[in-house]
Amino acid sequence: MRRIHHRTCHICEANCGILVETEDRAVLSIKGDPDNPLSRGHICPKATALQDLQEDPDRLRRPVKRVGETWHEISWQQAFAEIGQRTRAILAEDPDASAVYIGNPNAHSYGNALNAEYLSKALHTRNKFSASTVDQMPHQVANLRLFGHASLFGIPDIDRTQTLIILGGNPMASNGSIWTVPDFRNRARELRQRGGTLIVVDPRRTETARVADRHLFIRPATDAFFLVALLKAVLARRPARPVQDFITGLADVAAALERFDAAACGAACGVAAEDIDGLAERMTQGPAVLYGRMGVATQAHGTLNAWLIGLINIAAGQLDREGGIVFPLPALDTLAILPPGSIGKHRSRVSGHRSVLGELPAAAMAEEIETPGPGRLRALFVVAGNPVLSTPNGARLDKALSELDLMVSIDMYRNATSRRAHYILPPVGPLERDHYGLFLLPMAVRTIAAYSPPTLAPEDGTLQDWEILRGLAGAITGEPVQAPTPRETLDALLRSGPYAVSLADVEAAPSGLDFGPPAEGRLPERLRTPDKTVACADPECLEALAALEVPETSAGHDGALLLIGRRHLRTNNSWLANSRRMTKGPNRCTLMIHPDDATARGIVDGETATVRSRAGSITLPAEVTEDIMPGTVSIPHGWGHGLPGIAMQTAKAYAGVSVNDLTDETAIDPLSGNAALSGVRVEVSAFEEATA
Ligand SMILES: Nc1nc2c(c(=O)[nH]1)N[C@H]1C(S)=C(S)[C@@H](COP(=O)(O)OP(=O)(O)OC[C@H]3O[C@@H](n4cnc5c(=O)[nH]c(N)nc54)[C@H](O)[C@@H]3O)O[C@H]1N2
Ligand SMILES: Nc1nc2c(c(=O)[nH]1)N[C@H]1C(S)=C(S)[C@@H](COP(=O)(O)OP(=O)(O)OC[C@H]3O[C@@H](n4cnc5c(=O)[nH]c(N)nc54)[C@H](O)[C@@H]3O)O[C@H]1N2
Ligand code: SF4
Ligand SMILES: [Mo]
Repeated sequence: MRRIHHRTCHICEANCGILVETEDRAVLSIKGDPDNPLSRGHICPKATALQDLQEDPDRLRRPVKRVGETWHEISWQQAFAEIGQRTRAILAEDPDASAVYIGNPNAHSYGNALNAEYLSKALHTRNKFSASTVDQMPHQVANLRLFGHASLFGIPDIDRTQTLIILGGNPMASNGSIWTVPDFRNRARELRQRGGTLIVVDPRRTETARVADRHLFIRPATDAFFLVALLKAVLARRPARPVQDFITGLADVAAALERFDAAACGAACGVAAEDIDGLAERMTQGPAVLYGRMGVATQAHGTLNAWLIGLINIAAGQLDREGGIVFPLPALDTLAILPPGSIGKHRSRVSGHRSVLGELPAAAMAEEIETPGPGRLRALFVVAGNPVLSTPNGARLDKALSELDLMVSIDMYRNATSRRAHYILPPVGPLERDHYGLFLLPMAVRTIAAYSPPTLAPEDGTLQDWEILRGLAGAITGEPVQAPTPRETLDALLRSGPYAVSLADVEAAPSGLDFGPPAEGRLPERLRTPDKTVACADPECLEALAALEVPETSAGHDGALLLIGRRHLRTNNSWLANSRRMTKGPNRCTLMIHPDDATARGIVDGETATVRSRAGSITLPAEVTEDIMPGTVSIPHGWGHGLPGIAMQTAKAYAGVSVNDLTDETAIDPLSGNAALSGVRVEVSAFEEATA
């Protein structure tokens, strides 16, 4: 029977509404849902990858166990029993020897989000690692400092602003991040049609820069200098809309900025002082907003950057304002279910990194496995993650993983990471699960509630991620988890939410229940600071500001180039690597390099180059282009599927190499534990067989 199912695409943060046409179990088409009030019919090519993942013969359907280098299919019963027994044996010897790593797809599965805790509680572990510390942790720390809750995110009100400045984000490729903004292209077009301006500040002339009014190059990892100069220039002006009285401490910040010379800051980051002044002018006039993302978070100054971005919006009078930064009131309020967050409750064993929101830096995982002594990690549970490809110095981690006494991956592929596991436990297919955008809808440019039931019935003998998580917890403790299903919890949370709707109400609107654009003036009631103010003069950030030294620009080059990343519209980190549709077309795992830098090194477009860093070296084809700033090179992440033991046929043919064999696990933002992936110093040379 033919049917059209309403669904939300859960691949990226945009959460687009899709229409999946099926005939029995066959998927006939995947199209955008024009009636979805948030995505308005938009989809990107990745939506169709859902079908590839669903039908992929390489996707695991049953648990597999590794004995030596041979893999055997086993029953769920056997998998849980053996893992439970092996885990208990390890913890009996050392109760601190286990850890979890929570990967990116957990943010796209409400069932995982609500159930991952059962596993870490069963393990009694404080060794929690996640993709957050190679991503957005600095933004969360800045939220905690300014607003009293790590998950209290404000978002750019793109649909009503007049000026949007994007620093270190590329929504034309990424479809937005910590900003659920499907159909960015048309929203940006509408902004410009109503006379507004889009400005991109990025070391690469990105896809977003191409649709902008203006693009300014910035030297990698120098954003703190840019932001200091911009904040100074904003503070020197009187904003058209005055700063609200629940905001305090700006005078202290201004005093701390006095010692900085705007011209020196501009010179250090490569953005002209008059351009920075022009941006300040725009920021303080009509509705305007500064948005910073991945590129500014993954730096040694990540938290300082995120805090400064917040302060610029605040000082420009754009906080909690229509057309500026708005604070949505979602149907399911994550503030009600997540703790505000704390810093430094415990420290990592080897390097003494502080815990941040209960997590230790992903970059420190390898040393925690390698370093002998009590508390050495011997049992690791990876939940929907691929840290060998996604965390800095993945090659070191890869080697460390092979030393574990027990590794369990919850994943549907035997990939670069899970090939090291002793057990891989696969969840149901991507169309066989339900979906609610628990973490993403609260950051949407239009507030909606949308629920997707499973499009296809799960195959017999398969389990949902949340059932696997509970199964593991039960097997480890010997006590089955007794709790409401995720669906029941979802219903209860919606009912107790701000709009008091039930899941049935939401399901009655298959394209999504619409609550309209976020209203301004919501922040005071949502603030979680003790005195309900936004305290700008955060002591730790001020300390970091005081320690910031502006380099002498004359301190010149020593031949090193600075490495940055990039995303392509047809990838999603590493998890679409085996999609037939997404891998078609030219090789995208290339080294982008400026013609001047290429010529100086004898590097020719299309030919192989070698890139070296402190951590390692890789070889890949060069893509010589003026779209990248001189002195900078770019390599995308999520590649490197050629390692022995990977069982992904399509991915193997488009293996690429892993940029995280170059990134540095010792480079960390001390305020958040986030990896500094941007601005890694590398040497680049033309590839010579003899040196390979
Ligand atoms: N150099 C560099 N490194 C980066 C980045 C960068 O820009 N540059 N980006 C960083 C960012 S932002 C992130 S978020 C991280 C991502 O880091 P990770 O989360 O570690 O990596 P992913 O590639 O997203 O891997 C997700 C894994 O989950 C599996 N998976 C997909 N869907 C499901 C599901 O529903 N259930 C289960 N159980 N498994 C599933 C996939 O097969 C894949 O193995 O990478 C980071 N690493
Ligand atoms: N198609 C696609 N979409 C995705 C993903 C994907 O892999 N593919 N991943 C998803 C995930 S997990 C996330 S977190 C989001 C991320 O979403 P975005 O934050 O939009 O991520 P990127 O596209 O990596 O954009 C980062 C930008 O920062 C720039 N940059 C790098 N270093 C610096 C620097 O030092 N300073 C400045 N100012 N800029 C710098 C890069 O050139 C790049 O343009 O995307 C999500 N969406
Ligand atoms: S933009 Fe993101 S959510 Fe929308 S269709 Fe593409 S991958 Fe799916
Ligand atoms: Mo991410």
